[in-house]
Amino acid sequence: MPETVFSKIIKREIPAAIIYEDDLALAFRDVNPQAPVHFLVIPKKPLINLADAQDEDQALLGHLLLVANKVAAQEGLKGFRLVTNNGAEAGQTVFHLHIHVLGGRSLNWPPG
Ligand code: D5M
Repeated sequence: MPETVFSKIIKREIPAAIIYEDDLALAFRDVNPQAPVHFLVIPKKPLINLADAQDEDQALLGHLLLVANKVAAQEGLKGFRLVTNNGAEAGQTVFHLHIHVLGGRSLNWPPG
């Protein structure tokens, strides 16, 4: 998998507002926030997107959801939304798996 801005953030080659880190995952604020609170949860493992994940990634994917929940609580969010854009057609622009976590305002449904 080629380098992305997110693999560079993992390696601390470019700066980011990191708000959580453990052995498997990183969470940092989105540079282009779409809500008062908008952060991204990413695996350190280089997966392109959800479609790139395999059965062996089951625990990792579950971990990412629990990290999203933990950091949302840390950020004081009660209601929040998770989004993962899978592929260019879905709006994915950075090809390293990431979960958007959005909150801090009323969110409309359906999303665009
Ligand atoms: O979302 C990719 C998201 O990544 C988009 O909301 C901007 C964000 N982004 C891009 N570069 C950075 C850096 N350097 N720091 C923080 N956030 C960043 P997608 O689902 O692929 O459209």
